[in-house]
Amino acid sequence: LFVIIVAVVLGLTLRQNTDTLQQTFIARCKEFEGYDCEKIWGAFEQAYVGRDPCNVSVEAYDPFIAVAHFKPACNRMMFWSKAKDVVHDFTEKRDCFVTLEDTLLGYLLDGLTWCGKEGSSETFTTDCPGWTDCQNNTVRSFWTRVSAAFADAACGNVTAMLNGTIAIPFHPASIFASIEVKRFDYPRVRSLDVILVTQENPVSNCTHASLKDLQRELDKGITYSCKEVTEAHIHECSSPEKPCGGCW
Ligand code: N1C
Repeated sequence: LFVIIVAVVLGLTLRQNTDTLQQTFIARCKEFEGYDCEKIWGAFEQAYVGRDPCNVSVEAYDPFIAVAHFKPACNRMMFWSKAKDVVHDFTEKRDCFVTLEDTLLGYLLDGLTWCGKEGSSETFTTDCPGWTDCQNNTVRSFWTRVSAAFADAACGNVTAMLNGTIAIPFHPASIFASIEVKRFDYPRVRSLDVILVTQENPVSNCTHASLKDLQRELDKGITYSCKEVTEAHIHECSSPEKPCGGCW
């Protein structure tokens, strides 16, 4: 009897895992118009269900990308690295820029953890491998794939917020450096404006060696610029009354 009770409780817990993630996913999806959310869930789930969570390929999410297609917003696309909070604080309050998390692709799973398990049809939301525990983990492969799709759609003047309070603002292992920048093709992308977010006592500035690497890696023809802007100034710019242009 004890074994049966344990099995039932365990079964219910696992069920709840799948239900919780699925419910959040569907509820978030329904905030966007014109998508078949059940179909998108199905395409998403097939990427990792029943698989070793350290062995989910980036390509496993291709069917998800295919059904959750999104429209690029030329001249308004905002990329970032190690500056998530300041970027979203800024983009939430005003409609000037679009980050991946503002689109269906990025919004659905933002801040969530999930994985599958070999021999199981469940989705788990705890005890999943972390970002650096293994290369091909469920969550990292997802962000790699959707970031590639976002960068493939980038067009016109592109903006990126980088963190000027860390030693290496353009880190080669970041998704921004390793995936997104490599996919900016001229003339689809015409310019990249880097906003280096600093504090009163900046650690890095626009002359940082890693930003030289960034310029070197850019496709020939893409115009590059870099500006140091304090976080306090970005907060001032976040007011909805301010015009989109001319804040920095
Ligand atoms: O590795 P990063 O930064 O350079 O990745 C950021 C870069 C952005 O331009 C986004 O377009 O890649 C995209 N992206 C997300 O949109 C995103 N949302 C949430 C990448 N990662 C994202 N996350 C989570 O942030 C992800 O689960 C992982 O934990 C971080 C990576 O961000 P980073 O290292 O600051």
